[in-house]
Amino acid sequence: MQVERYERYWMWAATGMLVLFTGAIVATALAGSVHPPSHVETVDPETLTVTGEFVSPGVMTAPDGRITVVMRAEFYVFRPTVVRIPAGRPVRFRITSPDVLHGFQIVGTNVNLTVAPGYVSEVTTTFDTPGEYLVVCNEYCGLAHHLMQGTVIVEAAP
Ligand SMILES: [Cu+2]
Repeated sequence: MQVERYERYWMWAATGMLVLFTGAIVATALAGSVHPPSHVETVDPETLTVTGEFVSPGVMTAPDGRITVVMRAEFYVFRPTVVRIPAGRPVRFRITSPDVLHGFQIVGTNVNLTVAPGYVSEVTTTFDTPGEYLVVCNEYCGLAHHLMQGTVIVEAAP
């Protein structure tokens, strides 16, 4: 089969771009520690404010020292609004929504979850740098979406 010279050049150029762009996606995912979604756990959004772990959200420390932050993202607030956790220890965030789709992004970190009603979003992270971190909702959820924010205060270990 005879392929024209310029057609061959364009085929190689297209193949090169495919390799380049796929490589860019893989490289940025590795550099930014981006993980594909892997945690599927369901919860009834209609009863989660009445029964279960999401009734009283907050920071829980298990007898073995593991820290879990249970949160609700709902019309236009994160509960609890302010979370205090220690630096240098793994912290597991478990968060869900009783109403619509919300986002949970801790600015300046790689924590960025989609919070969908009916599902529990979970991430475990360790804060090495003490300080105050802004939490924002990054999924448009309604008229006061821009007011929906919270704070994670990371305290230095004593
Ligand atoms: Cu929002």
